[in-house]
Amino acid sequence: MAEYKIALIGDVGVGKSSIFSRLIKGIYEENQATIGFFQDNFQIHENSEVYTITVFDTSGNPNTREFITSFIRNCHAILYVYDCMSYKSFKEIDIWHNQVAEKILFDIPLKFLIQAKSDLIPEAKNLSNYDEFMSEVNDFCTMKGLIKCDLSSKTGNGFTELKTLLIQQLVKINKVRELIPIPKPDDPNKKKSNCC
Ligand SMILES: Nc1nc2c(ncn2[C@@H]2O[C@H](COP(=O)(O)OP(=O)(O)OP(=O)(O)O)[C@@H](O)[C@H]2O)c(=O)[nH]1
Ligand SMILES: [Mg+2]
Repeated sequence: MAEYKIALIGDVGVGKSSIFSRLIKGIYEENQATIGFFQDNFQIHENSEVYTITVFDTSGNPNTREFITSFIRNCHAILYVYDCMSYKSFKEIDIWHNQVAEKILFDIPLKFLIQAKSDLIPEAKNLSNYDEFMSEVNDFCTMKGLIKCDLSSKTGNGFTELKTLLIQQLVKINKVRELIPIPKPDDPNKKKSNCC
Protein backbone atom coordinates (compact mmCIF):
# COMPACT_ATOMS: atom_id res chain seq x y z
CA MET A 1 0.00 0.00 0.00
CA ALA A 2 1.48 3.35 -1.07
CA GLU A 3 1.94 6.04 1.57
CA TYR A 4 2.31 9.76 1.07
CA LYS A 5 2.97 12.62 3.46
CA ILE A 6 1.41 16.06 3.10
CA ALA A 7 1.65 19.22 5.22
CA LEU A 8 -0.69 22.13 5.87
CA ILE A 9 1.21 25.41 6.06
CA GLY A 10 -0.01 28.99 6.56
CA ASP A 11 -0.74 31.88 8.87
CA VAL A 12 -2.41 31.69 12.31
CA GLY A 13 -6.18 31.17 12.10
CA VAL A 14 -6.44 30.56 8.34
CA GLY A 15 -8.20 27.25 8.95
CA LYS A 16 -5.45 24.57 8.74
CA SER A 17 -6.69 22.52 11.70
CA SER A 18 -10.25 22.71 10.39
CA ILE A 19 -9.02 21.27 7.07
CA PHE A 20 -7.10 18.62 9.03
CA SER A 21 -10.27 17.60 10.94
CA ARG A 22 -12.26 17.44 7.70
CA LEU A 23 -9.60 15.30 6.01
CA ILE A 24 -9.01 12.93 8.93
CA LYS A 25 -12.43 12.73 10.61
CA GLY A 26 -14.74 14.13 7.94
CA ILE A 27 -16.18 16.69 10.36
CA TYR A 28 -16.06 20.42 11.06
CA GLU A 29 -14.99 21.22 14.62
CA GLU A 30 -13.53 24.14 16.54
CA ASN A 31 -9.85 23.70 17.36
CA GLN A 32 -7.44 25.33 19.78
CA ALA A 33 -4.52 27.22 18.20
CA THR A 34 -2.02 24.55 17.16
CA ILE A 35 1.26 24.37 19.05
CA GLY A 36 4.07 22.76 17.04
CA PHE A 37 2.35 20.16 14.89
CA PHE A 38 -0.02 17.19 14.86
CA GLN A 39 -0.03 14.26 12.53
CA ASP A 40 -2.61 11.66 11.60
CA ASN A 41 -3.63 9.79 8.47
CA PHE A 42 -6.55 8.91 6.25
CA GLN A 43 -6.99 6.58 3.30
CA ILE A 44 -7.99 7.23 -0.29
CA HIS A 45 -9.36 4.50 -2.57
CA GLU A 46 -8.56 5.21 -6.21
CA ASN A 47 -8.57 2.79 -9.18
CA SER A 48 -8.81 -0.25 -6.85
CA GLU A 49 -5.74 0.89 -4.92
CA VAL A 50 -5.65 2.09 -1.31
CA TYR A 51 -3.36 5.00 -0.45
CA THR A 52 -2.50 6.18 3.06
CA ILE A 53 -2.05 9.91 3.35
CA THR A 54 -0.33 11.19 6.50
CA VAL A 55 -1.23 14.81 7.17
CA PHE A 56 0.89 17.22 9.23
CA ASP A 57 -1.15 20.06 10.73
CA THR A 58 1.24 22.82 11.72
CA SER A 59 1.16 25.97 13.83
CA GLY A 60 0.85 29.29 11.99
CA ASN A 61 2.98 31.01 14.61
CA PRO A 62 5.88 32.72 12.75
CA ASN A 63 8.25 31.81 15.62
CA THR A 64 7.91 28.15 14.71
CA ARG A 65 8.63 28.62 10.97
CA GLU A 66 12.23 27.49 11.13
CA PHE A 67 11.30 24.33 13.04
CA ILE A 68 8.30 23.51 10.82
CA THR A 69 10.05 24.07 7.51
CA SER A 70 12.82 21.66 8.53
CA PHE A 71 10.59 18.72 9.40
CA ILE A 72 8.33 19.00 6.36
CA ARG A 73 11.23 18.63 3.94
CA ASN A 74 10.34 14.98 3.33
CA CYS A 75 6.70 15.64 2.50
CA HIS A 76 5.40 14.67 -0.93
CA ALA A 77 2.98 17.60 -1.12
CA ILE A 78 2.55 20.92 0.63
CA LEU A 79 -0.80 22.64 0.98
CA TYR A 80 -0.22 26.37 1.50
CA VAL A 81 -3.36 27.76 3.11
CA TYR A 82 -4.72 31.32 3.20
CA ASP A 83 -8.04 32.73 4.35
CA CYS A 84 -10.18 34.17 1.52
CA MET A 85 -11.09 37.08 3.83
CA SER A 86 -7.46 37.97 4.56
CA TYR A 87 -5.12 39.45 1.95
CA LYS A 88 -2.40 39.49 4.61
CA SER A 89 -2.63 35.72 5.07
CA PHE A 90 -2.11 35.31 1.30
CA LYS A 91 0.97 37.60 1.37
CA GLU A 92 2.44 35.44 4.16
CA ILE A 93 2.40 32.43 1.82
CA ASP A 94 5.29 33.89 -0.15
CA ILE A 95 7.41 33.98 3.01
CA TRP A 96 6.47 30.39 3.91
CA HIS A 97 7.09 29.30 0.33
CA ASN A 98 10.58 30.86 0.26
CA GLN A 99 11.50 29.26 3.56
CA VAL A 100 10.32 25.83 2.47
CA ALA A 101 12.15 26.19 -0.86
CA GLU A 102 15.37 26.94 1.04
CA LYS A 103 15.10 23.66 2.92
CA ILE A 104 14.11 21.50 -0.01
CA LEU A 105 17.18 21.80 -2.17
CA PHE A 106 16.88 19.00 -4.67
CA ASP A 107 13.32 17.86 -4.54
CA ILE A 108 10.24 19.74 -5.71
CA PRO A 109 7.12 18.48 -3.99
CA LEU A 110 3.62 18.93 -5.25
CA LYS A 111 2.29 22.30 -4.13
CA PHE A 112 -1.28 23.49 -3.67
CA LEU A 113 -2.57 26.94 -2.81
CA ILE A 114 -5.69 26.45 -0.72
CA GLN A 115 -8.18 29.27 -0.49
CA ALA A 116 -9.79 28.33 2.84
CA LYS A 117 -13.22 29.31 4.23
CA SER A 118 -14.65 29.40 0.70
CA ASP A 119 -18.16 29.63 2.19
CA LEU A 120 -17.13 33.25 2.95
CA ILE A 121 -16.31 34.12 -0.70
CA PRO A 122 -19.57 36.09 -1.14
CA GLU A 123 -18.43 38.28 1.80
CA ALA A 124 -14.86 38.46 0.52
CA LYS A 125 -16.19 39.92 -2.73
CA ASN A 126 -17.12 43.02 -0.75
CA LEU A 127 -13.47 43.64 0.17
CA SER A 128 -12.27 46.84 -1.53
CA ASN A 129 -9.24 45.11 -3.10
CA TYR A 130 -10.94 41.79 -3.98
CA ASP A 131 -10.25 41.87 -7.75
CA GLU A 132 -6.56 42.78 -7.30
CA PHE A 133 -6.33 40.17 -4.53
CA MET A 134 -7.62 37.39 -6.83
CA SER A 135 -5.49 38.56 -9.73
CA GLU A 136 -2.39 38.39 -7.47
CA VAL A 137 -3.43 34.91 -6.31
CA ASN A 138 -3.67 33.67 -9.91
CA ASP A 139 -0.32 35.25 -10.88
CA PHE A 140 1.33 33.72 -7.80
CA CYS A 141 0.05 30.23 -8.70
CA THR A 142 1.33 30.54 -12.26
CA MET A 143 4.71 31.90 -11.16
CA LYS A 144 5.35 29.33 -8.41
CA GLY A 145 3.65 26.33 -10.01
CA LEU A 146 0.93 25.93 -7.41
CA ILE A 147 -2.42 24.22 -7.99
CA LYS A 148 -5.26 26.41 -6.69
CA CYS A 149 -8.08 24.83 -4.76
CA ASP A 150 -11.05 26.31 -2.86
CA LEU A 151 -12.09 24.57 0.37
CA SER A 152 -14.73 25.14 3.00
CA SER A 153 -14.17 22.99 6.07
CA LYS A 154 -17.49 24.28 7.35
CA THR A 155 -19.59 22.94 4.44
CA GLY A 156 -17.15 20.30 3.17
CA ASN A 157 -17.12 21.87 -0.30
CA GLY A 158 -14.02 21.14 -2.38
CA PHE A 159 -12.71 18.18 -0.34
CA THR A 160 -13.72 15.41 -2.76
CA GLU A 161 -12.10 17.31 -5.64
CA LEU A 162 -8.97 17.97 -3.56
CA LYS A 163 -8.56 14.30 -2.61
CA THR A 164 -8.97 13.14 -6.23
CA LEU A 165 -6.55 15.74 -7.55
CA LEU A 166 -4.07 15.05 -4.77
CA ILE A 167 -3.87 11.32 -5.36
CA GLN A 168 -3.77 11.64 -9.14
CA GLN A 169 -0.88 14.12 -8.95
CA LEU A 170 1.00 12.16 -6.27
CA VAL A 171 0.82 8.94 -8.28
CA LYS A 172 1.85 10.79 -11.46
CA ILE A 173 4.84 12.43 -9.77
CA ASN A 174 5.86 9.13 -8.21
CA LYS A 175 5.87 7.44 -11.61
CA VAL A 176 8.09 10.18 -13.04
CA ARG A 177 10.41 9.86 -10.03
CA GLU A 178 10.80 6.14 -10.67
CA LEU A 179 11.86 6.89 -14.25
CA ILE A 180 14.16 9.82 -13.48
CA PRO A 181 16.01 9.42 -10.15
CA ILE A 182 16.26 12.79 -8.42
CA PRO A 183 19.79 13.60 -7.18
CA LYS A 184 20.07 13.58 -3.40
CA PRO A 185 22.17 16.11 -1.48
CA ASP A 186 25.75 14.90 -0.94
CA ASP A 187 26.17 12.82 2.18
CA PRO A 188 28.86 14.70 4.17
CA ASN A 189 29.99 11.38 5.73
CA LYS A 190 30.45 9.72 2.35
CA LYS A 191 34.11 9.25 1.37
CA LYS A 192 34.96 11.20 -1.77
CA SER A 193 36.18 9.11 -4.69
CA ASN A 194 39.77 9.75 -5.82
CA CYS A 195 38.82 9.12 -9.38
CA CYS A 196 39.26 12.09 -11.72
N1 LIG B 1 -16.59 30.30 7.87
C1 LIG B 1 -15.60 29.44 8.07
N2 LIG B 1 -14.80 29.56 9.16
C2 LIG B 1 -13.80 28.68 9.31
C3 LIG B 1 -13.53 27.62 8.38
N3 LIG B 1 -12.46 26.94 8.80
C4 LIG B 1 -12.07 27.52 9.95
N4 LIG B 1 -12.88 28.57 10.27
C5 LIG B 1 -12.76 29.48 11.44
O1 LIG B 1 -11.41 29.88 11.58
C6 LIG B 1 -10.95 29.67 12.91
C7 LIG B 1 -9.49 29.23 12.91
O2 LIG B 1 -9.41 27.95 12.32
P1 LIG B 1 -8.25 26.92 12.65
O3 LIG B 1 -8.49 25.73 11.79
O4 LIG B 1 -8.13 26.68 14.10
O5 LIG B 1 -6.98 27.76 12.15
P2 LIG B 1 -5.43 27.31 12.10
O6 LIG B 1 -4.93 27.72 10.76
O7 LIG B 1 -5.32 25.89 12.44
O8 LIG B 1 -4.77 28.24 13.19
P3 LIG B 1 -3.38 27.97 14.05
O9 LIG B 1 -3.44 26.59 14.60
O10 LIG B 1 -3.44 29.00 15.14
O11 LIG B 1 -2.23 28.22 13.14
C8 LIG B 1 -11.88 28.60 13.48
O12 LIG B 1 -12.05 28.80 14.85
C9 LIG B 1 -13.17 28.78 12.74
O13 LIG B 1 -14.00 29.61 13.46
C10 LIG B 1 -14.40 27.51 7.23
O14 LIG B 1 -14.28 26.65 6.36
N5 LIG B 1 -15.41 28.46 7.13
MG1 LIG C 1 -4.33 24.94 13.96
